[in-house]
Amino acid sequence: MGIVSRGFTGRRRTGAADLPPGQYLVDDFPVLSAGPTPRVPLDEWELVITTETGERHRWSWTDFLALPAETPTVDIHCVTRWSKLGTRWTGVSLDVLLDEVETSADHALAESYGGYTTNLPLEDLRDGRAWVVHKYDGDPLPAEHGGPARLLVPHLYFWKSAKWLNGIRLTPTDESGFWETAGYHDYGDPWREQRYQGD
Ligand SMILES: Nc1nc2c(c(=O)[nH]1)N[C@H]1C(S)=C(S)[C@@H](COP(=O)(O)O)O[C@H]1N2
Ligand SMILES: [Mo]
Repeated sequence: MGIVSRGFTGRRRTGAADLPPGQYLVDDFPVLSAGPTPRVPLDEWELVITTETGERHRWSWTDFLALPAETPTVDIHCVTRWSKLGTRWTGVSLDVLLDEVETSADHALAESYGGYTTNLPLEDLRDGRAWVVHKYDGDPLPAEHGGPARLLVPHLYFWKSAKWLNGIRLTPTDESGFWETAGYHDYGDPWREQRYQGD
């Protein structure tokens, strides 16, 4: 995996109540991408939720921007042990997107431009816990951090927050994504230190 980062220069303050076990704090914002950064023109960008029956719900960039946005401030935790507290994003709650979707699927597979995938239980995308975000700290989301838009699921390790999100496939059975197939934990709860299979 190609790791590009400015280094882990943040202060260490382990043991803080808001820091999951085995994590340390950073002040900068490392970039972790398993491949090259896709460049997706906004007039070609689309977000598609596909249900288990093959029904497709599609939003163009204009459609997406017309949806009600929220500005969550959340802590993020990477499985490579850095955590960043109080990150501020702008985007659309998955509750809003899924509101239009009829499904009885239990699982979701996030699919990115460039081919990255990651799986999550569908219920973890509900109840105000997940967003498709297009701004970071008030500015358009930089491409290296997943722009035009990425998934943000801060209660799970950050590999679940797929950058360059293109679609979400709802499936009746659990299908492993990119890192999950490579041995990362299927669920990835940082508070239970679910880094790898068997944790
Ligand atoms: N499409 C895509 N999404 C991805 C990744 C990736 O390689 N490709 N890396 C994941 C991992 S391991 C982490 S820690 C975060 C990193 O996000 P950042 O580069 O904005 O810090 O994105 C996640 N989402
Ligand atoms: Mo990561």
